[in-house]
Amino acid sequence: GTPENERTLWKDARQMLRKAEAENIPTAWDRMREQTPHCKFCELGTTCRNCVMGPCRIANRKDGKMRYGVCGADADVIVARNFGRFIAGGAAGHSDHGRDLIETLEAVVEGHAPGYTIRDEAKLRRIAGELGVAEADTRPTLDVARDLVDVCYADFGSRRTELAFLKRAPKARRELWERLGMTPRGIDREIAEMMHRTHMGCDNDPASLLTHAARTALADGWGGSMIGTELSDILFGTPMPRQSTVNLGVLREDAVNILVHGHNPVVSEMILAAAREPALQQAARDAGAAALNVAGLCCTGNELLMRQGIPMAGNHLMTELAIVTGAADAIVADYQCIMPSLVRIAACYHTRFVTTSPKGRFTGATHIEVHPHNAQEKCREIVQLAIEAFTKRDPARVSIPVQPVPITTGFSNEAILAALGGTPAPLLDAVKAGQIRGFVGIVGCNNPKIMQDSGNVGLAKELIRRDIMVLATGCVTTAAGKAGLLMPEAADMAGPGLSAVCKALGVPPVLHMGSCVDNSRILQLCGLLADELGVDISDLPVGASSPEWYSEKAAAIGLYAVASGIPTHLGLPPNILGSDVVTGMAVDGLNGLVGAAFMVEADPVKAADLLEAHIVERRQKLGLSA
Ligand code: SF4
Ligand code: WCC
Ligand code: FE2
Repeated sequence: GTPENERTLWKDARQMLRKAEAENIPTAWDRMREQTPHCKFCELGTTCRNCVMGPCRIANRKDGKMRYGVCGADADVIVARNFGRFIAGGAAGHSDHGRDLIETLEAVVEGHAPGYTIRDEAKLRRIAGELGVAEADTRPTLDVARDLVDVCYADFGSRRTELAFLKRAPKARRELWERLGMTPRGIDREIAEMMHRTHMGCDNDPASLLTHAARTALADGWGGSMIGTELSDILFGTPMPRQSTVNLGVLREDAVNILVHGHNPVVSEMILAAAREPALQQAARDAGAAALNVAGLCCTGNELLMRQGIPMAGNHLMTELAIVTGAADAIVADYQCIMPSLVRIAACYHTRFVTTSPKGRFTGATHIEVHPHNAQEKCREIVQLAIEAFTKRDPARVSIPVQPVPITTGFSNEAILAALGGTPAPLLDAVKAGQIRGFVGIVGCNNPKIMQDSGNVGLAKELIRRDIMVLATGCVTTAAGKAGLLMPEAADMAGPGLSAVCKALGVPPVLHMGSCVDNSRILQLCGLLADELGVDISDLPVGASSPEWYSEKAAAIGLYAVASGIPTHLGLPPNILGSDVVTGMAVDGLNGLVGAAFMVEADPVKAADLLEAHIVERRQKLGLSA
């Protein structure tokens, strides 16, 4: 097989890959090998299954056969339709997550959510005021919250002409969206309309389909994701800088290890609350454990890390390996990015794999459904289950590799502004002076097609060296953390300008801004900086990248970044290369429309060159030194 060293950058992963092999446990890397080479038609995006006159495949044959599907659709239409549905899937994931936060806040308002509360009342009032709730400063908290719930629900419907948070985008950008027909009106509406448009016999124009794909993605970034972020802050607290640790070494041999996996803090926050209850801590001690240890995987890990400083065990490709340590007593999952393989791997150990969402059922898992009204009770039950599992742990099979690496987290926009004395002006001064040449958000996943975290870490290091500050979210957090980039000391790895700014502020050159829905924080920051300078986001020296992306959600993020005016790098292409028209629009044509486009480049140094070139060009247009 592939040597572990080619599969991943990390020692903890390599050790666990060797253990998995010795124990005959296949992982995503093994299955990737079995699936390679992938279906060429699907890879190019030229397959269509949207009706049963098909499925159809489009081939570029010399004899001209198979140029069209049975209905007459050509490669361009089919690729654009497939890409549109791909984006709709991603936007649906983030936005339905956002909806769960509205439902939780509503349950709090109605008094049906024991254990949940409004932890950041000031933010509740501020956001409500921003979105036009009357007398948000003075009315009783729950009345304001009730009105905010209504405003957010309305964003999912069909009666708005634009989403409530869209006013955070610069005026010029909103006017551009309006001219292009990209203004998102309702979150569910855009997603449903994408499904409609891609039904046989509807939208058969690639440019029109891509425009709506952009609108759907914008409904995610400035809608569903932003609601998810802001309501999570209101319910669970706005993140402020704090310390934590990362890698598989955060698991403890002497403790009950509970891994939270998925995305929704509504579940993981309550698991943490239960694990902090004295009675359950006593139960853990009675079972022979020194403590209850909650650690995170993927984005719900990011949520707890940002707000509570809970350690992060790993990112996407570490999730299987976390079980292979033999020390995971329970994996508590909600939804998204949870590999179905985890059920089988957990069954090889004492690990309890617990699902909590009706939207995320896994055959063979222990399903304990968590809703706001019963979460407190159910999460206690789950912690109890983890304690029982701990008593069945086989110490001979436990192997916790490496020591945890320290990280700094919690850089919400509120925290960044507070560190700057309340205004973005000092940050912009550093940009104008060329100390910080620009910003790049590195976001997203792992993908076994790419050596794990080599792209994420390689690009981050390359950018900070060039005095470009990096904002990290999602699974890049773990990558950057393990590489030591989330500590103020990493300033020494940055160029002289960025290093000086970081040292003056005591912050790392890579700022952890949260989970994948928290990319909305980066959008908001871009809006703030653009307004402060009196320009559009497409004028800012900023970029985005997802070096190792895999998911529909990551594609939606990439597209809303581009549609917001942020040039975006991808480490591998989406399945669109079968259409020159769609590919041409993605990597070039969008420039003429929204002032940004995609770049695809596997090599992190070359990717840094591309992103830097955009930043230099924009700096020069702003009259700043390169
Ligand atoms: Fe084939 Fe057209 Fe049906 Fe797609 S919609 S499966 S291209 S006939
Ligand atoms: Ni967000 Fe990507 Fe991780 Fe899943 S958790 S794997 S979409 S970055
Ligand atoms: Fe196929």
